[in-house]
Amino acid sequence: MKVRKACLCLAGCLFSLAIRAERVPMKLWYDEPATEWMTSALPVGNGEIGAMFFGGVGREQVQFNDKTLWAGSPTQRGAYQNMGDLFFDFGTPEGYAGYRRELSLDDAVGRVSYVLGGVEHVREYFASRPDSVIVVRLALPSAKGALNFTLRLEGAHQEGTKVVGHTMTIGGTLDLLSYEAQVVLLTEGGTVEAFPDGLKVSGADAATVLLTGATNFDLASPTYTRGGAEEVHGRVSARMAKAAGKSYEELKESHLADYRPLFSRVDVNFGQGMPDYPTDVLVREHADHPYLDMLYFQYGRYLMLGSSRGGQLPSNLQGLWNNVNHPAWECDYHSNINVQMNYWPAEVANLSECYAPFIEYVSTEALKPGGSWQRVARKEHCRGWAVHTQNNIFGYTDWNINRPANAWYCTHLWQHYAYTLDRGYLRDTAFPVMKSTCEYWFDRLEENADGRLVAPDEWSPEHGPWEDGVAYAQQLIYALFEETLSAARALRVHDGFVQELEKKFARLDNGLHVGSWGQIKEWTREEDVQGDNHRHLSHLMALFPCDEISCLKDLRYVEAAKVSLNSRGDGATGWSRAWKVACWARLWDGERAYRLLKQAQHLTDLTVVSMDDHAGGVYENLFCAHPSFQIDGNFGATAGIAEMLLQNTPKGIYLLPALPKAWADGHFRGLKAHGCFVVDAVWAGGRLTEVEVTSGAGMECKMYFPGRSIVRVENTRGRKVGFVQSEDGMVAFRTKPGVRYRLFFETPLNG
Ligand code: FUC
Repeated sequence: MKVRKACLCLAGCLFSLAIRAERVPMKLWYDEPATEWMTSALPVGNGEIGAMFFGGVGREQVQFNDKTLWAGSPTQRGAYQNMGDLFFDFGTPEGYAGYRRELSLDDAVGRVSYVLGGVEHVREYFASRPDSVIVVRLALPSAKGALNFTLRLEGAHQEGTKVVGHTMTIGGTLDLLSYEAQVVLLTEGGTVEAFPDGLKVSGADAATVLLTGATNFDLASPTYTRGGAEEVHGRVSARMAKAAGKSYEELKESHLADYRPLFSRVDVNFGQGMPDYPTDVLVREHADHPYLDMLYFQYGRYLMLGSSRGGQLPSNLQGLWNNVNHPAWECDYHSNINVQMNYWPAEVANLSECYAPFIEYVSTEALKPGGSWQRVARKEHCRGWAVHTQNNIFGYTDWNINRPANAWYCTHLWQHYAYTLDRGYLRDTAFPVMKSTCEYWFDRLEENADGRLVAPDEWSPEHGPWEDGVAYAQQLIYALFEETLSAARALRVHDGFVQELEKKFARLDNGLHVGSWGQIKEWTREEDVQGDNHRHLSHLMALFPCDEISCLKDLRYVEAAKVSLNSRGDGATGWSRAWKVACWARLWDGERAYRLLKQAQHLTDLTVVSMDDHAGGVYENLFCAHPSFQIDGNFGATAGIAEMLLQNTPKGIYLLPALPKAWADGHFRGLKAHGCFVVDAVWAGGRLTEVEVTSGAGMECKMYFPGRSIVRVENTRGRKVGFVQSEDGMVAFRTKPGVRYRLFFETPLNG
């Protein structure tokens, strides 16, 4: 007994050490300037505006975007637009040395440094949310008065640049929107000369360049605009005046104070430090180094913070980074996987705030009286709302109608509640949309020959026939009805609507049917073709992102899901591979999930659109390649990695459900689970050694440790907490909001 106590005490001490181990720096870095926007330039973003920097020595290019800058209108598809470029000309470089270009994910700061003519040159780049500006800093720390360059601002729509004093402006009107971007140059020492389309800096010690842009887009307005060019000009100028009144250090400080607390909430470590070779070499030659997985996971979080804070719009097909005016698929909002996948990691990766633009977009559009989403439903004589597959920011929706997307969007609204337990949000925002979506399906569902309710004339994106009751629609409507009932219970609503929902839910076909070769049937009448390797896994909604197929529920469906996944094969475009990672993680097959992750990280430089199953992967800058660049695959991979580490199951929070051998030793801190719990865990040799849980809402905490016994639960004051454990490994204990708990295993060390 004494021995065991000592052992546990040791475990307790080690626990604190291991779980609070130093963070490994998260950096992408290179020893050459970027050569191409899509494959090697590096992104910064504040959630609304963003930029890509190249780090050139003779000439620097900083391309920039505003998430709301779209051509098109409520009646025209249009496309997401490039806003413009900043060009810095330094003269021709000769014999530069010691070049390094990096992007720190920990700080959201880019940095370029090199030595030229014996002088060290340093640049920094960041996108500040508190000050709404992109900042580029140029300095020669050891050589006063030696900074010389010309700066030009070039709009992407041939606007012509206005130069007044140290300010450059572009602006104009697209089909509907007015926009403006401003650049302000602040120098320390030296002189500044204006010429028709730029500014010339001579003999300065350092320079800070501020860049910002805005449009008059307004999601909530019936016209999708608010004010005109004058209002935009006023807003951009006020922003600039405020930022220009601050020193570079002040701007950076407020940026770090805003960004660091969000990013540092989560640490994932697979037992390795940062290797000493550049990121392109890491991907090309050392793809099995666990640092790549740590970095790729965190890159998804970085990109989410960069593209999904404010702006009334979710991140689009490229987040918000786009350097052309005719991007692939208009860089739009695709409703049949892409915009949804962008949000898969938001909650588990502890960036709940980043959900806000997606929630605002869906709830505003769905409930806009007479809005285009409601008109789609009315055309079909239904209440509620529906969308087609392709969507611009003005409610314009076209290409194949994708009715079940309304249910899919609602599963996201529900997930936000399941993680946060924010009842006010559930009552005022999520539930009204969920209810209206249910009403759409009340009006649309029909009875089939077996007396079950099915959705008529449905599809499986983007292939096969249109039939009644296909798996994609049924599984999503099933999730919608089930989650809306849970929402009604949480809100204690039991009115006529809920009674009707209960009745309809009881008669609803759940979309799970095992076919002739053991697969989950994708269609009702059409035979599934064995070996059909289509990239969409729409008949496996119930496996991931929904959860009706679970290793802790009916195993017939688990086996059938495996058959279906094997039939689809492991090849796929960027996002599709990420989906397969998450699916195999749900099936608790860590090695298969890992194998797919490695395939998803295959280095490519193909920048044109390809649907080839083997053309996808990542670029040097770790942007996911569909190809071309599509950010959903980045977010999907982050969610897939999280799914390998933590799952919400019917028996509670399950840690390391799909841990591959390659990550045998490691820890994570800060992943979130349903019930508003934040979880930290340490493992060695593939076995959990330490677990800590922080309760956000004071719910009972349920965890699942198959094959392991918990001997003690303590709060961080060292007080014992009562718990129960059932034979199958379920543990439950009561919690208080804000309190942290430690769980001790029977065999704490190398057990
Ligand atoms: C869906 C996918 C394509 C592509 C496009 C943007 O339609 O089927 O592969 O990702 O979205």
